[in-house]
Amino acid sequence: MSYPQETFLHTTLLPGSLVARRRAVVSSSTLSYQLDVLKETGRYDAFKLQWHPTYSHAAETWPVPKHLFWDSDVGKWIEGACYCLVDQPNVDIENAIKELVQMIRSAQQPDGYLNIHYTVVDPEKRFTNLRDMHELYNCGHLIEAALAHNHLYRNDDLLEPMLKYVDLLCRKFGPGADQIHGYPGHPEIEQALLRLHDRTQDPRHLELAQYFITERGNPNGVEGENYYVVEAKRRNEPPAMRPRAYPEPDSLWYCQAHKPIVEQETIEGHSVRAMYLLTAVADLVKSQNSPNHRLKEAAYRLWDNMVDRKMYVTGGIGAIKQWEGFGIDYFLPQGTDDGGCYSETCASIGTMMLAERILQYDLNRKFSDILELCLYNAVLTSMSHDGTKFTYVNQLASSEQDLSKREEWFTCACCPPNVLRLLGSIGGYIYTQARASEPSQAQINVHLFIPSTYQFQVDGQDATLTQKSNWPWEGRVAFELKTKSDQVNLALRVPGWAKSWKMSPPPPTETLQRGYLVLPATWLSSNPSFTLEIALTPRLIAPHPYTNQDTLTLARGPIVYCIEDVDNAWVQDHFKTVQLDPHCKIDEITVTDKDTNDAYVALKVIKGASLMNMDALHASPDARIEELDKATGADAKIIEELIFVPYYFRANRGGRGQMRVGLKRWNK
Ligand code: FUB
Ligand code: ZN
Repeated sequence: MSYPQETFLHTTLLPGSLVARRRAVVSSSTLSYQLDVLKETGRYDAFKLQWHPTYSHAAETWPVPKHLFWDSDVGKWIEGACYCLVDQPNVDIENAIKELVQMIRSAQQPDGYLNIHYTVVDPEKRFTNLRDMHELYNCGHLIEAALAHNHLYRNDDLLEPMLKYVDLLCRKFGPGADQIHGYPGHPEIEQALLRLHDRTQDPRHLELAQYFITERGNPNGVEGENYYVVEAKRRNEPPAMRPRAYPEPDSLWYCQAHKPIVEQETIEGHSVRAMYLLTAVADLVKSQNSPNHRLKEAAYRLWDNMVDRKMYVTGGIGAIKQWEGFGIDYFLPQGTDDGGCYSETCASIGTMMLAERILQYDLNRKFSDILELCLYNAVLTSMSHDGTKFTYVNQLASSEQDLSKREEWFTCACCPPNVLRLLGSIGGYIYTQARASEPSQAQINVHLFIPSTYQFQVDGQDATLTQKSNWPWEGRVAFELKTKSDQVNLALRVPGWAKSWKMSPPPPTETLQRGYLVLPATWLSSNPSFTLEIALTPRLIAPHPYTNQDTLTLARGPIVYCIEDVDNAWVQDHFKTVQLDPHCKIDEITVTDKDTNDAYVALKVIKGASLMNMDALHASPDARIEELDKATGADAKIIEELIFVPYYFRANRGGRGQMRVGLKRWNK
């Protein structure tokens, strides 16, 4: 199995592209900024296992104390740091990693146990609340940190204690009579164990991952009941007592434990948990010699259900704040005023991970189109230009309650270090190498157009594939394959949104196979340099009619656009009354951002939008159709010029935090 967390080492991003610049900011600023925050908030020293004032407030946020994810915050930071250090050495960061690793090692208990909360605050209660307490989730992130650390430093300083902890878990969890028949409330350790198994080849690591995945949701897990139901009884929790995220007791769908994964028909519950679980499912399917078809089908079914009915046009998922996750089919309001929108950053990072895993066994652009959509919109929007401010929730429209703005940090800080590790390893998402039947052959799949060079081996010889472009602003991508072999095939994704494309020289056949243009070795041998030109004309997109939102959104290539008060200063109502003509002319303008010097394409609509005249309507919930027609038609005020900027770009230039992605359709 190849993992983006490792294959990124074969990819060199060429400087200058949007993604390369975002990654450079992460290396030069985000890493040290987040290190300072880890120190200021107590997370950095927490593995010293001293009491911290925050621990005294545990009961206030029952069942999940505020500090419960500190192990994972540190783990994700170490992991991301190890990815960035590969090409940007930084002595201060390296020293911090060394110190953290020593602290983590010294926090390990004699039997291998390693967890801040239970060791300091509640030592008697280890593994008694898998549902809520994130013990195994934290362990998963520390394993991933250890793998990244081991890869960078080629030593076992962090891997050794994690292997010892995993030994303990292998003894504790499983189907045996003396073992715990439970699984993590928040999946993560499953993916970590599968990666660990790939490295160690220890069958126990695979077995434990498999156990956690397949035991989940077993209705007869313990004493004829679901494990979490029995576990809560053992904690003497009254049946009516429930975590705040649960709308009613035993809402086990919140953590995808209401039935076994192979029986789940629809994607439900907490969206990050769902994505991490499915990523592990896809990974397991890939790593099995004879894949479990029911698991494979479940991953496809839940993916389709999510993308077709529960995904925003930005690639965001999760409309419901209470459980940070999915609502009913087509319930996708843009913001708090409209009924809620969550779209957590980690959830879209999880979607990217899932798409990447599936692409390794199913080359189909329906996965890579979403991978790209999430990257350029729901994920990139979560970090400021300077890399020191973040969003957790990524709504598509602001409101007075929830302005479009970023924060320096969060009490529950899962998202900022997740962006760090994702961008640190982003090179690993651009290409995959299909397993060839012969070592003398290779097939390289190109999923993303990010200027870069990919190094690979064919027939024991080094080879490279380079792509150069000004993506996502210009659609011309120049490829160059350098190899001594005549056995290298390429498959290039042609995005589903592309209205037209052409290649020069023309390919032997223009047939797309599931959205990929396959270029055979025979053709490449005489055409190692070629260009693919994809039309990047602005387009209008609309949500599914069942969402009951008659709105239009501007997009260009993979970029989804929004409007902000910075460019449209007259706005008072978060653009609720702006209506956009579906036949409007959209002009492109190349702008250089004065803070970063980054050039980007903004869009301009002249006289193609108007403001509804709300004064013409009675202040009652109903309006007569004639009044409404007047308010939206004859009485509407034409907007001379409306400026749109990329959604990822929002909330970077000051302003009042008013923003909207989807605008009402102006039915003239
Ligand atoms: O529970 C750990 C992380 O915190 C989740 O992934 C986020 O949704 C937030 O709840
Ligand atoms: Zn998050």
